[in-house]
Amino acid sequence: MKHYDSIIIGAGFSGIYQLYSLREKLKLKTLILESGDDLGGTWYWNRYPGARCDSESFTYNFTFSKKIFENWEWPERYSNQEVILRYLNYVVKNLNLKKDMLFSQKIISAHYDEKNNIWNIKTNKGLVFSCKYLISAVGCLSAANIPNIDGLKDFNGEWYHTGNWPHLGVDFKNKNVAQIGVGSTGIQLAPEIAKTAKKLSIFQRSANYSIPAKNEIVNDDFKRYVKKNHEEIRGLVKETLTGHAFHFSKQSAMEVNDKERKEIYDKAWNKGGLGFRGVFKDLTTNINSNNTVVDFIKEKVKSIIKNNDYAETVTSFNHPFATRRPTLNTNYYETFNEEHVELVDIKKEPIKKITKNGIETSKKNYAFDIIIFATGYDAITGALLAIDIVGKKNLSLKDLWKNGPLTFLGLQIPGFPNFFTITGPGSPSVLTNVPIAIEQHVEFITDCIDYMEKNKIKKIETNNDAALKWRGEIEKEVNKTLIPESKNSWLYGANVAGKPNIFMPYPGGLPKYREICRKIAIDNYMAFDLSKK
Ligand code: NA7
Repeated sequence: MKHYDSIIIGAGFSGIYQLYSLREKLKLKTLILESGDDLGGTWYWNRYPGARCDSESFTYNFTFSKKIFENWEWPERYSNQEVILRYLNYVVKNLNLKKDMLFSQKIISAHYDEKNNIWNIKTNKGLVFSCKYLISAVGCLSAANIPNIDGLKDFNGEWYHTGNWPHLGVDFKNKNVAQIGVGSTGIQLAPEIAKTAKKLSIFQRSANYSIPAKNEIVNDDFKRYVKKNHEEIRGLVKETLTGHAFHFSKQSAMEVNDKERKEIYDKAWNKGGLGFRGVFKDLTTNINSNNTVVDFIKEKVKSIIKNNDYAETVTSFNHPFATRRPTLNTNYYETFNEEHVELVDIKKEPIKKITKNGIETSKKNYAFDIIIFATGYDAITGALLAIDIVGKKNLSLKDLWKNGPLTFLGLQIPGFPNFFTITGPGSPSVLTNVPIAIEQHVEFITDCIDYMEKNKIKKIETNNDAALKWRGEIEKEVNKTLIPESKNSWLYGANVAGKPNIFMPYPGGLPKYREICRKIAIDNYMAFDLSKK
């Protein structure tokens, strides 16, 4: 068995920065164990056509190193999967991190040995390791959610989940293709499949809002601006609510007249991007304000989609705007105007089963060569719970979280000493521009471990009281918003059968969260239980 000071699970954005921080700043002997054959995490697996980040490129990166920031150029306003993966490889190469990464090693168990205060880890290839600090960098959206639809194993064609896309790609030419799901992924994917497929049938369960991305090539002026303004950009993404490069307006949608409001929405729609939801301060807190944006989006979408039935189905929204994670699109709505694209409303004709030849709904049999599941993830907790993690007194994480995740700050779990979770449940994570949330977590964890090492503290852990109080804090924050109007979303775990329905991320915004963490650090981490034994 090999012993390390720290072991990190996963080689995506989080794992990369955490490895660098522990190895270079604290000189800890650190290893990443990664289940993929190479680094990249979510951006290693998500290779489906059209896979692109919805955060603007110049903000969807690390900001901790001026040199790394300035020596990279993003070619497009939003980066596609291939470019982001290239970027992560660039960072890893520059920091010489690959030598401390072990690939194709899926961790199957991590057990805490109370007597020796170490974590014992086993991988699917039979390797065993131990470490003092165990750090989860598994990501929030990495455990694929393949719906349990009868008959899938009998299907004679090919089927894929978007989060686990074949590296050699999928050929849609002359194929009849079904796409199930119209979340961020499905909305990006459909226009791409439609380019080559003989026929594309899009199965929609819930109508989803989508704003034009307005992707474009980044011009030289903007590239120069980014290179020259590292500090300013780093400062900006640290102070905005969601870690993006825009502030929310201070004005309510109710404070302006109909004409002014429409002009504001039109301008933001034409500009494109996630900033759309920030044009008024109260779109996610005031239902009257929200209704105005819903009406605007409906009108826009209906002006694009020519088939009236499709237009009605695509805009049959059952939740207020932005109470689920907002999506961006490039020609998604336009895709429905193509002859060979059809929309299947599975609220009206539910899927009964998958047959040898395709999909049977309550109305008819559809024949397909390929079925694509764009059905999302067992988000936020799925990847962690897939590992057999056992803490003090033989407590398994599965048992502790059977009624929903319980953490303090989304950083630690009661009963699991020296175990940290980057962007864990209970932290801002998926409600933000994630690399910015990751940097904050990694820096907090690094400073905390530094403090422990310098002060000869052997153990840090949280307790049930702190975690329950934090859960209350999350509830308090989410109840200030309209988000509870959409309890059937993956933010509540509703997309996975049997998963507890509880809001998982912290919705109070990054600045507030950052401040809570900062005060805890200044207070020498007294909000945790520290032990010198
Ligand atoms: P999402 O946002 O979870 O979307 C999944 C889609 O799949 C959504 O339309 C779901 O409908 C649909 N779905 C899920 N299960 C089923 C079943 N059983 N039958 C029919 N339709 C189903 O996942 P994405 O991958 O698009 O995006 C996740 C995040 O990853 C996103 O925020 C990006 O940042 C990247 P529903 O709405 O639940 O009715």
